[in-house]
Amino acid sequence: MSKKILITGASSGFGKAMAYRFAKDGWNLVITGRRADRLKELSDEITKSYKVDVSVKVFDVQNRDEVFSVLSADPNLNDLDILVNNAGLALGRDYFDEASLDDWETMIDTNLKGLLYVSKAVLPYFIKNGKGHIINIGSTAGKEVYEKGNVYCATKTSVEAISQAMRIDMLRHQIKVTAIHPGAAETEFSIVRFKGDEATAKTVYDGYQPLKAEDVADTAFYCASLPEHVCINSLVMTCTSQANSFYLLRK
Ligand code: NDP
Ligand code: 8X3
Repeated sequence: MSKKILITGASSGFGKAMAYRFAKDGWNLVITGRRADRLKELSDEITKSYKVDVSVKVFDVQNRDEVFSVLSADPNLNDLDILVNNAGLALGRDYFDEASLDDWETMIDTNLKGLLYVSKAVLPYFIKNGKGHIINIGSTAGKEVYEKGNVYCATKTSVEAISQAMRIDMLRHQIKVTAIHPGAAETEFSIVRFKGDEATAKTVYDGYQPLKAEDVADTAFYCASLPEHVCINSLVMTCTSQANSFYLLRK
């Protein structure tokens, strides 16, 4: 029987690449994000190429009521196998004393609180089934804090902490929890971070080959495809030119 995955932040970057990767192997999809037009387009493209069911859910992970009203008591989620908490963003790259409080709140509300809301809304399906798998997308930014990374790094450090906590507390339900921590990857991430300044965003990837969204999607697919008794707990991945948040070899 086909498996089913719910991916947050599927309208772009890692989430979109994951949608394609899992569909290629016959997984049914629940794709989510705020941009309905993009999700509809993705759903149409995927169903044209693959014989899978795609369901689109439009909501803002920051909005607690919206998350629970869209995700709770949905018969389509009764047989959900995997949740990927991928929706997230960085906003600004500023010294702590100069950074915007609004940017901080949006990052905390999205990367941390959004992940908590979606997980809490989806867990009842997994608990009822006595199995399930949550894959949380963290970052190398949560492994080493870098200058002007402050609150983004804090939210991604929290993704690892929450993943560890979930793994412990979900042990009794036999639910797997995996945290994947990618390094620099060229998606819309930096365009969002620099608020539409594409030229500055481009400089982030100057002089080296960053990860591609497909690399992260392949890794998530690998973690999702392991036998029932195997769980990757935490995985850090970077492009070959990057060792960690600090060491990046640019030509
Ligand atoms: P993109 O900007 O390409 O994609 C981000 C996705 O998150 C979009 O689909 C966006 O959808 C969704 N999203 C953002 N805010 C919300 C929200 N409030 N509610 C619902 N969906 C939201 O970036 P990436 O694919 O690169 O990023 C995906 C994840 O990976 C993020 O958590 C990011 O922090 C993390 N990451 C990225 C790295 C990189 O270098 N690119 C490296 C390490 C981690 P929409 O706007 O339609 O709502
Ligand atoms: C994204 C990677 O290094 O730009 O999480 O913060 S980095």
